[in-house]
Amino acid sequence: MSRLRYLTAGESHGPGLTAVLDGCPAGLAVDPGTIDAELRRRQSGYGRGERQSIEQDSVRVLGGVRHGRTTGAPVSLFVANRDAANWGDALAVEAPEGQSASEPVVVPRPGHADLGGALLYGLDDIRDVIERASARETAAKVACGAVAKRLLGELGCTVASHVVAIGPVSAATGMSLDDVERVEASPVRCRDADAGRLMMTAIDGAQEAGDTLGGVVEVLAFGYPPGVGTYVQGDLRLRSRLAAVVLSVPAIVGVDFGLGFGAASLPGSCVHDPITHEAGSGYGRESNRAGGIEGGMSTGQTLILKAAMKPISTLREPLGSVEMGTHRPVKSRFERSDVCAVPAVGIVLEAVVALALADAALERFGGATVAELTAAAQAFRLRIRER
Ligand code: EPS
Repeated sequence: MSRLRYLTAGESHGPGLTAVLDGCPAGLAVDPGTIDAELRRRQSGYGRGERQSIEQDSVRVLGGVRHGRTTGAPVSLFVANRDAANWGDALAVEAPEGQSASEPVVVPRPGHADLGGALLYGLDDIRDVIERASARETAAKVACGAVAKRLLGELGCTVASHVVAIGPVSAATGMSLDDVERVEASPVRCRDADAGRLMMTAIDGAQEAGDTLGGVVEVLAFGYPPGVGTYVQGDLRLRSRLAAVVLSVPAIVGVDFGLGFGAASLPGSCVHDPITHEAGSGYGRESNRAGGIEGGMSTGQTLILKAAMKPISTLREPLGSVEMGTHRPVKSRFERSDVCAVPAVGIVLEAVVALALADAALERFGGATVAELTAAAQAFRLRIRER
């Protein structure tokens, strides 16, 4: 069972988003300002919609933290929706007196959860689906992820990401911690300034055409301890845990590790990483084509994965749909949306990856306190050095 688990609740235009992060060891320094900085990163990026100019996401920590440190109790987080004030009683908890003032939504948008959700829950108003399936929920993921990042920091691990493709424009993969500042300064979070400019031009083109664009983000974890995950059961492999959380992010359609899909067309001699050993630092690899995981276990090298995001499903020039109830063919609806959310999804991916890595490390090394966790991880590093 997961050691570090979380649940989120809340709608896009309701009062706000709630998250409960359970299993965080005691003694972790948590400051709302650090969480807010991650929330701000998620809100930024070229190609986002008007909603981000309404919100200024900020967390309220409602439990589990006292005098700046986690207590071991569940961490309770709340991010208010400023936009709720503009939605009147459309999301009211109370049943309306008489006819509801808000028109029911009856035209499902292709590619969204709209149709499946309405059929699954027997809804006459697709609004219920739109509200919870909205990518607004990822703000809660990012808030929890900010705490997980702090915990990984205690283990000497930093999670970072950069955009390596938007629509038809791609940039080189690979980054180091020295690149972080450059990536953060780019409106599309791309390390390569020329490719970044082309990506922005592509987003402008999609906007003019009433269309949307997807892309690819690379996520890296530097300094993650070796020996986390195992080959003994498939669901305990570190890759299977990471793949599951990456695919839990809305609009993510694919994930690969290290050389990834590229490995399928190469001979084994060009895929695997020769093993080395040096007195002092211990075992290593000549290269890192595996992306830091072999046999379902972390090797101690940088963890590298890529995630592909499909273009946002809401189109200003809508595709065909069918009105529910009448079955009349109609053009789909436009609901305020982003043209491209690839830069923002990198922040969400960092969060879910950090949560999965912190969870797997806690499961492996244990610890009711941060000090116990870090001591066990360090002891393992020392133990394997001279083996
Ligand atoms: C988003 C909030 C949403 C959308 C977008 C991302 O807010 P609103 O619906 O009020 O404009 O802007 O969500 C989607 C594109 C989607 O499909 O749900 C956010 O905070 O990330």
